[in-house]
Amino acid sequence: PDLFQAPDYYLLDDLLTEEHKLVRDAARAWVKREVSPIIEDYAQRAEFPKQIIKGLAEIGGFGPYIPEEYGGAGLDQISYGLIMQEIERGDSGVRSTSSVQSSLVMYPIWKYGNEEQRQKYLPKLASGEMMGCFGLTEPDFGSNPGGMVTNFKDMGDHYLLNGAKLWISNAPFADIAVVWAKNEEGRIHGLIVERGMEGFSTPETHNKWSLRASATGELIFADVKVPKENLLPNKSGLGAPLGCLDSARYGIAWGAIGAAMDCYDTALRYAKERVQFDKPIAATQLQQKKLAEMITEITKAQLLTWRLGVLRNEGRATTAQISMAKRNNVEMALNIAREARQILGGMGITGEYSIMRHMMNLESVVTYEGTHDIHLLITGMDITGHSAFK
Ligand code: TGC
Ligand code: FAD
Repeated sequence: PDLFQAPDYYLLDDLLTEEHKLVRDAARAWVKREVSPIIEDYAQRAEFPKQIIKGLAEIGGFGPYIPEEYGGAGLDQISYGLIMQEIERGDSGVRSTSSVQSSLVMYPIWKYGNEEQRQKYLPKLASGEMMGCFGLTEPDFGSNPGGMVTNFKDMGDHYLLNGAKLWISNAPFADIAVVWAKNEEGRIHGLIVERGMEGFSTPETHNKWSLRASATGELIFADVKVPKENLLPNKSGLGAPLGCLDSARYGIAWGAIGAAMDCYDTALRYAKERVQFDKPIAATQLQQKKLAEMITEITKAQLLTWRLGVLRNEGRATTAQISMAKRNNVEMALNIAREARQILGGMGITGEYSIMRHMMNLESVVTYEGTHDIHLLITGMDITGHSAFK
């Protein structure tokens, strides 16, 4: 009875298969049991709860759509989305760990790596025995990753890597990093850098007010000798890292719905129980307006992601369609978190409830994987044919 009341105002469960529902319900039950009870404490202490890695792997949180022959869960895109939704219902930082491992580390190794690299890394990444991070952003190149200055030189029997990456999720504890760097001709390639390589360090970024339960850090490369077999051979150019972002951004579009659902559910319950002026605040028009608008926005976002999932299953979803969903759903979740926080009054600012943590987390989610502005400009470019970036 105290199970989360998943809002499904338009009976969207009818659009899901039995497998989708099984996968989602297993993820939901695990988050409720293993994440929700501990996550506030870890966020307060600014620590990633490493003990959940095994469970994340078991619910398909690492490589949900990677084929089973490589240790992945072999699921479709809607199951992938539903897993992200349920994880982010718990915490955006935990979903970040899952997104990075799945779409930014396993995906490029699967798509751009050779068979040897796939066999070497994917099963261990799927089981959580090995953790990865993704280094694209640099101190001077965030929204414009094509300008990156991290570079590698061909030294005959190895590559020599120099440069630095900033804001890298999972960096402080990752065993490997998929790093994007330019060769001597200025062409971007992906390299797998392993912890322990001389000249490679991963200092942690402290004092974040957002994604506190996720570890963020730098990647510093000072004359790192990278074996030649660690270069991802099957795709180069900016399109290679951007292709990974398509997959991660799609997952975030679903994930944001989970955070929004948790805020809505918490606010609805509170509004029904909290009595002021001799009646539940849920009986006031002002609070009903907030709650009614929340469920409307959640329902619209659910429809957007479900349709996008169908298009991705058919291989037809475009980058611009993904941008629209990421941008819309994260802003939707952030607005709901802010409104829900107010419904709880003073209680809303405490760690007794999840809303303030979701709100602060979403401030990162609205910025990473392409900022709110960048996604608008991607839509603008798509519909007008003019790039506002150049
Ligand atoms: P542009 O000229 O548009 O494109 C360069 C080349 O890439 C191709 N391309 C794509 N290929 C595959 N998939 C996509 N989605 C692609 N988008 C573009 C494009 O066709 C072109 O190919 P070619 O052969 O002609 O060279 O590039 P631009 O420099 O104008 O930049 C476009 C822009 C601004 C949209 C892009 O740079 C961008 O998306 N910027 C935002 C950066 C970003 O999102 N960074 C995220 C870092 S990772 C992260 O935040 C992880 S958070 C942790 C978590 O997920 O939880
Ligand atoms: P900037 O690009 O400097 O943007 C600053 C402001 O300018 C923004 O509002 C932006 O929208 C605006 N702006 C930029 N260009 C334009 C333009 N052409 N027109 C109008 N406005 C513009 N990166 C990784 O590679 N790997 C990770 O794992 C990772 N994890 C992250 C985790 C966290 C907690 C955070 C906060 C970030 C993470 N990032 C990661 C980095 C993230 O992708 C970047 O922060 C993001 O792409 C924005 O880059 P920036 O911070 O340099 O901002």
